[in-house]
Amino acid sequence: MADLMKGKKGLILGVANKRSIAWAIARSVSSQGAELAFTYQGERLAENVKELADTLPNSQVMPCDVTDEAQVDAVMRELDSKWGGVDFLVHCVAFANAEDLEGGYLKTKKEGFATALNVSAYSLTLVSQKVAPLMEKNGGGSILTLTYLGGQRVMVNYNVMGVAKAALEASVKYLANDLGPKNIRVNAISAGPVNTLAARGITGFADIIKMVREKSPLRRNIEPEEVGDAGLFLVSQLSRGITGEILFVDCGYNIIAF
Ligand code: NAD
Ligand code: IMJ
Repeated sequence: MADLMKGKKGLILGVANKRSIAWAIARSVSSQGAELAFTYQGERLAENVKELADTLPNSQVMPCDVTDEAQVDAVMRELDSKWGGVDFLVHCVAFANAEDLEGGYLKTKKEGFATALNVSAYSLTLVSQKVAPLMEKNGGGSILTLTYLGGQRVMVNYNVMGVAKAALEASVKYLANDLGPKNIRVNAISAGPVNTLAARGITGFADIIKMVREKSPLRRNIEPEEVGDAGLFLVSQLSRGITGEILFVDCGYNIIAF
């Protein structure tokens, strides 16, 4: 085992199953010696996440629905007493009502807009404000979130999630500026399409996979491990001069206009 993250303690939000991008990042940082805490949304996912976490050394698991501030507070209290500080946080959380992910953005209702923006964008600000004191105790830290090209360009069916990702990406920059003086960095990875629970069943997903394979500079789709390793870079000291950045891990697809 290499030791890039030896002694570092991190909180990972958003593992649902073994295909989750959060899990790919967890594997990368764990392979470098990091100690991890995982949160899961709702008891339905508890067993799944516990089983996965048990395959990594020194990991623990706790519930956290990001729409419930009390649950976020409880996680931070537990980490404060167990670890006394946190070095990094990985936020891989997104949700919009299924009806808002098809048939155009124009029809979006206030409730659906609020849900998508609350879960997928505001939650980063909430967990950042709650984890910052624990990172300060360790002399700084690194916060990482996951975004998608649909936050910058119009992607069919992405709709209100695109608006939420635009808010998330702007949040990364404002949070980076607020937390920089505390030596806390905030960055995002903009990942190419990955076949996870959040992508399965999306109308047109297969077409997007095909388009990336045909048009991206690398002429292929990304592997989850590639997001995992970029995540490792952004939470490690290798990226200590980088904050407020949106790093594309997409085989170069975003640079192409044809
Ligand atoms: P996933 O379904 O494995 O992960 C999404 C996670 O969000 C799940 O673990 C789910 O439990 C969690 N979540 C939803 N609502 C929550 C809530 N209220 N409280 C706590 N957790 C909640 O899918 P994924 O593709 O790994 O998604 C992770 C992140 O990656 C998301 O932000 C997604 O937008 C982003 N992303 C995904 C792709 C892709 O193609 N899969 C591409 C770019 C970015
Ligand atoms: C999601 C919707 C539409 C097009 C999409 C996606 N494309 C990709 C995704 C092309 C790659 C996956 N993605 C980047 C997401 O951020 C997904 C978020 C998401 C997915 C679901 C599906 C099930 C549900 N609600 C969701 N909320 C957010 O009920």
